[in-house]
Amino acid sequence: MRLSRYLLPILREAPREAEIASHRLMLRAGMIRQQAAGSYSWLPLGLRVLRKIEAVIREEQNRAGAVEILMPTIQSADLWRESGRYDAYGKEMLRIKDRHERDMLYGPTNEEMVTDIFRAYVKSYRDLPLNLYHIQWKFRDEVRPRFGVMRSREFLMKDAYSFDIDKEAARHSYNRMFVAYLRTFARLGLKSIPMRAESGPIGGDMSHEFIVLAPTGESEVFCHRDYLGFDTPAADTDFDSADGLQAIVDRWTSLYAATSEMHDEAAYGAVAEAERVSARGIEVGHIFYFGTKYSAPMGASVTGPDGKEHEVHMGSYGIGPSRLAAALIEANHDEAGIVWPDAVAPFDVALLNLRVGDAATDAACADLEAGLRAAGRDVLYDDRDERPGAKFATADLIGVPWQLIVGPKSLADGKVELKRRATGERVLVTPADALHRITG
Ligand code: P5A
Repeated sequence: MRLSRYLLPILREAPREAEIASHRLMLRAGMIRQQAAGSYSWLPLGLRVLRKIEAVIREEQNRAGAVEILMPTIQSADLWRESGRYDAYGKEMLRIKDRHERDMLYGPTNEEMVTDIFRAYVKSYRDLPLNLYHIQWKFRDEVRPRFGVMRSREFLMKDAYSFDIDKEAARHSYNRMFVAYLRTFARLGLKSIPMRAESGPIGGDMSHEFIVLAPTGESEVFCHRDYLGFDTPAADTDFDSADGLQAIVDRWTSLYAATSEMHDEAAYGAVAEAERVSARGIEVGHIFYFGTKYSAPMGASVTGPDGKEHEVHMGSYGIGPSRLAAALIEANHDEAGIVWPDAVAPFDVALLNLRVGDAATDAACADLEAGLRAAGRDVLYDDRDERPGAKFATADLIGVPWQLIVGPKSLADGKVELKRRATGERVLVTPADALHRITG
């Protein structure tokens, strides 16, 4: 990708309205643009990051046995009347009327709609367990949208919904998502801690929030320090083994961890003082088991092995990919800008031509770009007629993991400069060696 033909609206000054680093940096790096309160366009650089986050989430959902679908954003109020949530949901729900004066709404979540899909097609216990998910925009008319995409009104959610014959089977489905979430956040380079949480308008009596500790987080949380050292479940975890998954979940819930709503001073007080962590955190995921809350009023049942009808036991499982983009920046930045982890970086390499129009640097850059692309790397080629200082600042701000710097002086000695954004380490190497180090 040539920067001269890209849309990368860098801001020199930190925008005043942005209170936290991720919001400031997303605006400064031209990732997002505010369109209304709590509503953002994703510009090219931001969209690349969002897509990378989605890809990791999707891989782990699929690994855990969930099946992808796509449901609409606009829903009919009638479905929500069936569950009783149309009246219960309150002002966070954006209510709309169509031209026939029918009540519609912009979905804040999809429990009702997915239950409708389920009841239309699934009739037998033989078709269970089933877990359907989608990655779709949601709207919640938040009282206080803030911190950019961290708490916005329109936001992206991965929401999965599980269906099982009974509570025991539903527990296995819950555990699958629990483990998939641990893996997802770890692959994104984040240490997440599952914490006992309130279930709010989604409902049910078992619920965990996945929290990433961060001083700017909106949630007040309390947990045992040992969680910070726990290992992530391996990629070859057997998701079909109910006992195996239960053992992982038991370990990850064995110590104290709760959000402020569920905080139990006495239980926390029993943790040795040196082991207590009282901190702020970002809720990046939230999972729920709510039994037959939706299946009973909406008539979602299957014929069991006993020949009788059984209302299915359900759970739902959410991750906020757009919030994660911000959370990742909170965890990965310095004074100069963003420092993307490899897994979600918008590009793998920023190629900086320090003298555009010079035949030798132009040719060397063209060769390097071709070589990197052939090796499957995404390259942002800074071919603008700009001062080197501006190019360095842009590359540091947008936080691409590798910077490959091609200037006439070094090139005359057959060398280019390779910089690793995360460490600041720079080496002068031949172009071939640079390619080898990046792709090796
Ligand atoms: C679970 C999936 C639910 O809605 N129904 C379907 C359940 N859960 S939740 O906790 O309310 O939301 C799931 C995740 O979505 C992200 N999120 C947000 N992201 C940005 N801005 C918001 N206003 C916002 N609200 C929720 C969070 O990551 C949350 O864990």
